[in-house]
Amino acid sequence: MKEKQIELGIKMLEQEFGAQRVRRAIDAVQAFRVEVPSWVFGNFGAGRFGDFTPSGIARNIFEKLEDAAQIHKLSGATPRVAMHMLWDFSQDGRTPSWKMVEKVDQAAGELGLGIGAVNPTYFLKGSHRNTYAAEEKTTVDDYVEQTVIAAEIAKKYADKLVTLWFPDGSSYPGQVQLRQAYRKMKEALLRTMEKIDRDVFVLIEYKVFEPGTYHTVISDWGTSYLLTRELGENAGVLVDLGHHPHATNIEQIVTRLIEEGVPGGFHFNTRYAADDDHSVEPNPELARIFYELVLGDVVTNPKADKNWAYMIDQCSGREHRMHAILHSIDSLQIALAKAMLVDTVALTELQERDEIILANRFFNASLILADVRPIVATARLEKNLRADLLAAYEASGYRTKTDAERV
Ligand code: AFD
Ligand code: MN
Ligand code: MN
Repeated sequence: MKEKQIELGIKMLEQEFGAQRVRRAIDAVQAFRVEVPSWVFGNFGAGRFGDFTPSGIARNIFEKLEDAAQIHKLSGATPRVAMHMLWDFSQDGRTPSWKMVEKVDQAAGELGLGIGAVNPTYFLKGSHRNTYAAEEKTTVDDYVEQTVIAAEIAKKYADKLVTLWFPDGSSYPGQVQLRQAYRKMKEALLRTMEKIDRDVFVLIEYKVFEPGTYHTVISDWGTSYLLTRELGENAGVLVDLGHHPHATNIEQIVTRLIEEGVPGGFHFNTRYAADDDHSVEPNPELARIFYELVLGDVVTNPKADKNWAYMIDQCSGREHRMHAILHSIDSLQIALAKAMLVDTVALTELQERDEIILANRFFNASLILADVRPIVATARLEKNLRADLLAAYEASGYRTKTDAERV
């Protein structure tokens, strides 16, 4: 969008939605922060079709941090990088190393970044027969230990946030005892929580399938929620957009959690088939989710502890890594801007009068039909950033540099 188009676009939005609402949308976009995952910048295996790596890909955690810094420089929205414990804090990919933690922390600091959520890596040795729900006590103990160390790292070096995703489950009926698997998971989680400091926050991610195709131990938000109730006040539910059965109404889940006062977090991505981990796209579902987050006051709340934790969880395949992540940030900001435009008072009036279609059309006028790119562009221009993130990246010279260096 050219500057003239942006100006004109803002004028049109002001006429339809009111100048105040447009201003608040710009402010919200400026205030919104989201974590980027370290793993998006590297080479992520895509099985037997994965023999392709885009140029300029980061080869180690330090190059990943450089990429993250470049993303933050362009977007101003991503000062924190989520880490995968035994990929990023280990020399051999099997054991945690405090020396690595220190080096990574220092490198991040020098680049103006911080370590965000710490993700223990549960898909390592022994995990083909589950982790927290495993038969073998040594496997459970090893993974509990890893989580405890993750919590220590999160406390000492990061934002005191640990996000847990367990691959536990089964692929055939009869393979494992369903009740026992859940009980074991709960016991090991309780044991973990006893060992970690109360001011470290733990988000529990659920997923309907994979690697288990018949069942997963933490399959849905209800299971996560039940567990968090047992675990205490420093536990919450992590919603990953790729982890539900098709056609699940995710905004409804969001409202349940908010209404019950359950602290939450998001892993943003886009899925078509299943857990595709694609870049975030600015689709209507995302805008509706943001509407509920805005209404629930858990996004861009000036009281930081009221906000949910927002992270991008994507693993790109053939697409250019930096494009992929910038596209996600752009999409999230678009969704937030749309959510901010909804006149909730007018909507409530229509709801009270039971104007079914009129309410729906009114809602969609903001969430689907409004072109909010001028809002997002203005938010950036006011912060001395370029209006178009991907164009700014292409013009930055960073691509040429990394393409040449990283061979
Ligand atoms: C897996 C899960 C997931 C989770 C990630 C964490 O699908 O979304 O957040 O691992 O390590 O890929
Ligand atoms: Mn996830
Ligand atoms: Mn996933």
